[in-house]
Amino acid sequence: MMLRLVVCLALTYVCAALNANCPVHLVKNEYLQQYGSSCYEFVLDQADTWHYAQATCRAKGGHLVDIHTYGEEGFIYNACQSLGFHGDKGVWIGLTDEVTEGIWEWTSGKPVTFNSWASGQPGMLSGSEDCALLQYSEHGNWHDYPCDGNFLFGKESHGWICEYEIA
Ligand SMILES: [Ca+2]
Ligand SMILES: [Ca+2]
Repeated sequence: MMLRLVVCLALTYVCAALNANCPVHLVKNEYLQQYGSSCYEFVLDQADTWHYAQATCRAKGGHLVDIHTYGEEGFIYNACQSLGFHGDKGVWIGLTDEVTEGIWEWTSGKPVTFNSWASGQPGMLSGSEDCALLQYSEHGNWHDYPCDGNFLFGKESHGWICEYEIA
């Protein structure tokens, strides 16, 4: 009984510490975690197109995650792993070359100072693949895919990560 109480208190503390400074309108659970001066919402239980994912992040005052350091990349991959991400799954990130083919930009507007493309990516079909997916099977490295899918690929549906700056 005592042990259970201690474990619960410890878990409550960990959960609170993970996201205590995150925007108040976001649901506080283990899928919301703080790293540096940002909060990350891991949407791993839904799957949709890149544009849908970006729109839902925007609607809540954030953007699809942008990644600027090995530290941030590692945090994201480890968090996904601890949340049960596995196998051939991927998550949309906020990197796109939809505006100008070959020019990859973060939707947050921040400069691209770091990349983690998987070997051979962005790929051969780069004209039709304009949105980046962080892939578990590639140790968190990135692939480009059609943002919404088309007749050849079907609908591209994946989970995603929203990022919110802490004021
Ligand atoms: Ca970021
Ligand atoms: Ca492209």
